[in-house]
Amino acid sequence: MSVLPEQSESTALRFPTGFVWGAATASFQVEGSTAADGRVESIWDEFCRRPGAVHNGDTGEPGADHYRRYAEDVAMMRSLGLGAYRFSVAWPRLADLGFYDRLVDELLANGISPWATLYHWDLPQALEEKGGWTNRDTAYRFAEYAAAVAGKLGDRVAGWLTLNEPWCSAFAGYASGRHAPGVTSGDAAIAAVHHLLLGHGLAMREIRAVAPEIPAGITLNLFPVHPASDAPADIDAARRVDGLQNRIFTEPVLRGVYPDDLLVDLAPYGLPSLIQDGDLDVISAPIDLLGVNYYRAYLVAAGGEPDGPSEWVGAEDVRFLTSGHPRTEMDWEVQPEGLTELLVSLNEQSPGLPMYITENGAAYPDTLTPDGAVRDADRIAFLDGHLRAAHAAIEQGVDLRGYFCWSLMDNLEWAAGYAKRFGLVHVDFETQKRTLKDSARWYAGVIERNGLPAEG
Ligand code: IFM
Repeated sequence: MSVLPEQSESTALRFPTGFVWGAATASFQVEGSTAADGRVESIWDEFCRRPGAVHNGDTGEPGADHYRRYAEDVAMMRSLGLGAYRFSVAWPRLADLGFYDRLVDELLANGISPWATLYHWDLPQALEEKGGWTNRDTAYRFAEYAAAVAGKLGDRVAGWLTLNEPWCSAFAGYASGRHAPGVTSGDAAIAAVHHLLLGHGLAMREIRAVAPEIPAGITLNLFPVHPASDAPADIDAARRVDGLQNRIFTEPVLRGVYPDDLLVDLAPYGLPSLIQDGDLDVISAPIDLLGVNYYRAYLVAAGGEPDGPSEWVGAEDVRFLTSGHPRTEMDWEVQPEGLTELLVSLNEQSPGLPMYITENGAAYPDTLTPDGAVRDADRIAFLDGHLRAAHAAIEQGVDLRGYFCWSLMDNLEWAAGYAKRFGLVHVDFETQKRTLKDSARWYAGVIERNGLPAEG
């Protein structure tokens, strides 16, 4: 049965032929089955047990029970016409990767391209006990794990991503501690940045060795950053936030250097002394694509007081201002124009770099109507605005090759628990019933026409 809404409108904005239309999830957020088939503990299992760490005491159980319901989920993806599914492999499942084997085969049998992320935050707890990402050795363990996964899934995968949003792993995990492993140390966060990047570079080598012809890269969560005024202190605040959020990752990966200003700012946190000979060559090994996760932009000013441990190492005094846009349920401002700005700017920095939007989406307080529908007009407007912004970037010469909506279905929104729903598909976490939201049907229409209807 068709899930498509009636299409009376003509297509006004067409995307390039072959544009990849996908949706994304991540292992710990959707799989459940945290004790199945020899899976070991991750830092998130441990973090979820800490009183007050995760909203409502939520945990990786039941997730969206994707580990057991993957075939049903793949059928649902097919009904939406998805061309690609971005999932992440759980490092704690290294002893038995059979689930991913089955998932990849199921996707391929249904004509959906599998896109695999190697690390979406679920570090084995045993490695955390040896220092986690603050320990250089973790980068080498990550490379071994990458080799094992690449060996198993090899060239059945259509795209490889090493890390998802290393900013979150490093700064939310080790500086503010609002994510696992819940450490609050600027030194630890900066060590984690360097070792995550090293792990990325080492993993790229392993992927290349097994599947040299499959496109591979890294996914970063990037934000346009603007100063609130022309005052030098505000301009400097923007420079520091842009450095910590964006340039600390893009410059080593794309150019093989840490920016000079960051080497100075972060010297008190040990950055220069972490870098060993050859590291930046490993980190800057050519990537085939950059995965861009975009949710919003930042407007910043100097002169704030940190309230609790800050993610902004060495920039704790920065204030984040609102620019008056509507907000999602995460309290994030809706700023589609920032996506065009970001993609165009990345293309200026690295002309011709192939890019994919590997995440974009929004949480809204969805409810099921008595007749079993989810009328999520806000999410449709969000996605429509961001796809128009992506299209505008393509028109300005950006080699944007695909878009993965975050998320395929409702899931565990990390420290916010199950309360924040990002899915195109509603999940009843008691019964695990899936219900296509209006946005899912709308997105199926976009995919079918490879474009958007005329505005308004
Ligand atoms: O749910 C997360 C995802 O795991 C990483 N990127 C942002 C999403 C929304 O917060």
